[in-house]
Amino acid sequence: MPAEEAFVGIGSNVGGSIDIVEAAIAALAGLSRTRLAARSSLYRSEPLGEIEQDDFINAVVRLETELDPLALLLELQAIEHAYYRRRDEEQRWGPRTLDLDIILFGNRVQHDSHLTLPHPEFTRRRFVLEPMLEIDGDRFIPGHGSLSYLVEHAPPLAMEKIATNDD
Ligand code: A4P
Ligand code: MG
Repeated sequence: MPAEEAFVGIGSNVGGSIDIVEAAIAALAGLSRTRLAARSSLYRSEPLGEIEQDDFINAVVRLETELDPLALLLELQAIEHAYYRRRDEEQRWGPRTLDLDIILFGNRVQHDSHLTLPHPEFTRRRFVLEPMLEIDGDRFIPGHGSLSYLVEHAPPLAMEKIATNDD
């Protein structure tokens, strides 16, 4: 299979989140048949959703991968598991040690019981859109518009860059 581009969103708000997100990026860089093409800075963001919880550390990476989307999802779940994420003990939208979501996989559109592509919430998530804009410039996303348009129209969310790529 020729390599395709995949954007992965990373989030953590339990444990040493900065270290966990950095370790997740290193794990993604080490996946077989996959290259880490770009990574964003780390961002601290207020929690989105109704649940009261700590701030999140978020980042986005761009991968070039020969894995298919489902194989990549399984790899992401294995990395989550390595950081002791326990799905059964978590509330949806609640605190988590590590959450890895496939945001885009090439231009694929998919909706089945395993995977929804693009990620169904990404246009409303400033903690995904701003890191994407940082690493990728103003790309056009079929069916959605330009990244800068999406950033402009996403609901407000308090967030700040906490470290740069080259620190
Ligand atoms: N799944 C379907 N599509 C995808 C996809 N594109 N990428 C399925 C990844 N997984 C996908 O995932 C449940 C199932 O979704 C998986 O088994 C997979 O087959 P999950 O990660 O266990 O579900 P979840 O994380 O509990 O729910 P959800 O809706 O993914 O929660 P989110 O969206 O991850 O929200 N606020 C800030 N500031 N920053 C955050 O990172 N994160 C959340 C969690 C809430 N608020 C936040 C943040
Ligand atoms: Mg998730």
